[in-house]
Amino acid sequence: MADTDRRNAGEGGETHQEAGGDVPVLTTNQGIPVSDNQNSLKSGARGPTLLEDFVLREKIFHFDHERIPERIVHARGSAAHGYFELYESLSDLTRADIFQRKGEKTPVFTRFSTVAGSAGSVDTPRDVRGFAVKFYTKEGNWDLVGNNIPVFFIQDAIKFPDLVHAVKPEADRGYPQATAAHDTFWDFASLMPESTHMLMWAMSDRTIPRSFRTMEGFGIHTFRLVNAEGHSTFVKFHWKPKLGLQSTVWDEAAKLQGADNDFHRRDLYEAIEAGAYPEWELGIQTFDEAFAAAQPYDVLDATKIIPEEDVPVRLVGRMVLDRNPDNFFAETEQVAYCPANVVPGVDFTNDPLLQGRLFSYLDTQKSRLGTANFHQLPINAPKCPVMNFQRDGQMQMHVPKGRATYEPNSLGEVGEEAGPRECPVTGYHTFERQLDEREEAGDKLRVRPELFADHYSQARLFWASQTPSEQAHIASAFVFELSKVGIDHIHARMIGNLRNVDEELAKRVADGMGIDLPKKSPAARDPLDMAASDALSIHKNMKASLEGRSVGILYADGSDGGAIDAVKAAVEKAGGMVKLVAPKLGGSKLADGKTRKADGQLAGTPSQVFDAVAIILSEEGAAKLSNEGAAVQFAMDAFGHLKAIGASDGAAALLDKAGVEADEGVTDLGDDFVKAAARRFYDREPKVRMLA
Ligand code: HDD
Repeated sequence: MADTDRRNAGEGGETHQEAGGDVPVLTTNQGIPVSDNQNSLKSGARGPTLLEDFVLREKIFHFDHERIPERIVHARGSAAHGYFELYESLSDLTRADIFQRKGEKTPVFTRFSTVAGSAGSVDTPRDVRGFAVKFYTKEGNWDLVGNNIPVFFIQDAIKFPDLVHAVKPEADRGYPQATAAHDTFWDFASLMPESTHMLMWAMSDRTIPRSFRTMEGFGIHTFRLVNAEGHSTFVKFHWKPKLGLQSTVWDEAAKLQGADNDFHRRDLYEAIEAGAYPEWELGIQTFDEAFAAAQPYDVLDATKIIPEEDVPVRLVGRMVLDRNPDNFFAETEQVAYCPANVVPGVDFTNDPLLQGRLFSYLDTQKSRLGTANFHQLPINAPKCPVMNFQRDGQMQMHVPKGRATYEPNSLGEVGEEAGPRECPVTGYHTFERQLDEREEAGDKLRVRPELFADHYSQARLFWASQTPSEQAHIASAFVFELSKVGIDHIHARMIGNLRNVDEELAKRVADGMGIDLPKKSPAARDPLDMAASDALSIHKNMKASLEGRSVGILYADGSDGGAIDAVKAAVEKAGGMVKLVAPKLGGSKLADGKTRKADGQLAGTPSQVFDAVAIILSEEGAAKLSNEGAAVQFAMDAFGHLKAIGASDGAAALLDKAGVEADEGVTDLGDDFVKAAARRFYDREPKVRMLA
């Protein structure tokens, strides 16, 4: 038998080529050409595999080491390349090069993430989302490592390991994954009243966003902008999504976990591939020390916002994400953000949460990426010159020349390369005066500033700023989460804390739990009543637009092809995306006898994955699908998730069976549907679920 016959590979698929072919030749990592990638080297066809087989050993060895430690938090994420474009020069506020020239574009790499789940968890649990932007500026990398919520759970970084241990799967049993709804998280949170404001945000629909593209981002901490004269201005950073805010409802988010683990990841990727580039505007709130000193909260406290009504957000530029990564591991997984990466003109404040972060990220990158040279990886490397005397270390990728590995040196005087030198003019200067008049400098104290003890005023502000429907979602989310907690005194303590936020909220949560209203927890400072802020509500910041939304059209044998085409064209014209869903992927035979291929099969493409649905069926088609659970559920969930449903007359039987009732969001297939598909119908909710 010929050798090639005995290789036993490549039935139908080419595995090898003749010498001189134009496909690149497979090699080992040492560049040795490989003759056979199907069979290990054996002593005889049925004999033992030989240790000598360096092709096999190298391949398995590399495979064995493919995984790196995942991020301790924010392990699951997706990212994209893009640019930041400045609207107007901010040279009066900052000397940062990125903010000098109107219209200038700076490359960025932006990663969105969930916090609690591991890398293989799902995209849509109730969770805070990370929003990390790496700006590759001409004066080095600036990382704005934020979240989609403008406050944080804790005030001091020393509590971060406790917070993360509490929210992660419980230590003895290793579950639950990717959720805060368990004993240890609520035990910790209820004992940390400073977390109450963040909990209000976390229980709102902010933590179940419809898409990365429809959530805000926040730098959270107060930072400083420092101009060329050395004048400092306090700043808070905001990202405002061009598509407006949009969230899912809880039942939908939960079902999305089954329908599509990768819902957000896919949405980001597909939008970019389709040329619908996600976009956010960068906003800044700027203020001075006099303003800071006059507020009833401390601007160094990361559990507090500065209401936009008090300091308006000035939009200074936009970020457009227009390119998907080429390789998930090399870019999205290996990207290393660090809040300590700031450029001249941007500086820190004494926020004790920020100060701890400045240490943590650099440290974690070393353990995650295995070498102090992680900054040399292409995704982390600055796009400006990097010149210093740091040398060696594991995985050194550069080959520095010469012997100037120190300075001062006088090697230049004998014609050798002398290396770079510091520059007091262009170099980074730390803003000198970090304390304001209120503080005693110098004493070593393990304490917090006085106003940090106000744990409830802003939680109250948040609650007061929500629509009734949003309040019902928050109360119900507390009930859901606390119902997963098996230790009764935790319920009581948490609801006791909520009584400081709003008595009505506490009552609704206690009722929802079926327990008596517990006694009110003592508050370290009496909460204030601040004026409500519209900026805190999702519902007040949504856009009725089909841009960025997708519509699913359900059809079957006998459906009207003309009606399908008309809805598709109208939705696409209004900026929406359309997917066709049928019982079989190969399609259905329409009324005109032609077969229309589907984009998704009904059982695997439930209505959760769409923002609105059109159900285009003949009477016979509807009668048949009324016996198909997936079709009934398709309509029932679209209705239950408060989405627009456009239906053909023939679809009536299916809608009846699904319990779809007439309302503003249930339309025929004309213009009314296109209009309705651009929004959700929160008024419908009392008809479909009992909220707390
Ligand atoms: Fe953090 C990752 C955001 C507080 C320690 N954090 C990480 C990421 C985001 C945030 C978006 C993922 C970045 C990426 O996509 O790779 N973290 C925040 C925000 C915080 C915050 C907005 C509060 C305002 N973090 C925080 C504290 C500490 C850390 C107080 C520690 C003292 N965070 C980390 C970390 C991570 C991280 C352990 C895990 C992986 C990594 O850094 O690269 O160092």
